[in-house]
Amino acid sequence: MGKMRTQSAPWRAAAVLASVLLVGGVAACGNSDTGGGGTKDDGKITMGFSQVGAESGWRTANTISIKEAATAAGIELKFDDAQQKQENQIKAIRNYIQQKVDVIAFSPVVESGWDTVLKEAKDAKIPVILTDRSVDSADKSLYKTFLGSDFVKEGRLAGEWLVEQKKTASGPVNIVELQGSTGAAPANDRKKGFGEAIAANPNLKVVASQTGDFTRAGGKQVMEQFLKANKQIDVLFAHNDDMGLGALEAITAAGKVPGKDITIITVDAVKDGMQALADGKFNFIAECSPLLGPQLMDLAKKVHAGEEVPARIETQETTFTPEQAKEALPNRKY
Ligand code: GYE
Repeated sequence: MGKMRTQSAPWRAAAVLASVLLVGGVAACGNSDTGGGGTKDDGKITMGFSQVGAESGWRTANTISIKEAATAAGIELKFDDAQQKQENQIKAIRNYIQQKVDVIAFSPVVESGWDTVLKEAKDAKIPVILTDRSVDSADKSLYKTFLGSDFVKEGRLAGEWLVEQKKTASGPVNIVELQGSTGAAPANDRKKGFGEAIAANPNLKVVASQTGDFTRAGGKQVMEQFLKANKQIDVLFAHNDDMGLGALEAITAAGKVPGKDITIITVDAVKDGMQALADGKFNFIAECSPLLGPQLMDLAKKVHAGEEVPARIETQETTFTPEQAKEALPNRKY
């Protein structure tokens, strides 16, 4: 008996120790899956979101979508507007890390320069979701997923439409391009997709290309310069509706008829852009949906629960002609 007791005591102690370690291990594991565990124990997910800014109608609709979806999903949202500055986004993300939020989501204003801060979030075991725009980091483990549009495709669709329109053109077709914010994924990618598509017809030439920063004011100002510097402008490709809308003012002021003297192609399809298209001032829009909120909240819940999510989730989009815009306008949500 005595012998048995001396044998079982250490065994029992080991068993207790093992179960403590096991429970501890599970708890620690759960903690890392839930991204550092947040600051409270009320079971509510806290998301820190860093928004690009308020530069366009698209952005306004995107912000509303995110705020509404967070409320509907019962997610506590900490929201910061970076006013189109990367340094402000990095500051906001560092604040969210310090506050131990459960999930960080952001729309990176430019593609490059995120590795350090993303590594800090990873070290703090806070999962990161990219939404709308992506980063060019080689290390894909720095974020869980990227939810957003295929911007190259949007540019390509715009270019392919133009190639079709101008297929009988016998002489040069002069195109001016209003680029989005310098270094932003949608600016880089839309330029690329459009350029690749119009290469199909050597008559189609981009004679001037400059950033209008995705704003109406920028679009107007740069279009004024384009009109001064270029005698013959046949086509404007604007990387978003807002710059196209700003350019309309410059075109009208120069005594030209938008949509007729100058063919105008834009991206986004926000209400004001769709109205311009329906009115014949724009000629074609490649859609880019800002309504990412519900999918983003769904992803936040999944990564918080430690579930696997696809590395890339692409937004479903279409294109619009004036007739299609007239049809779609009454039910347009943004
Ligand atoms: O097209 C533009 C906005 O990142 C897709 O940003 C977004 C772009 C959108 O300012 O209007």
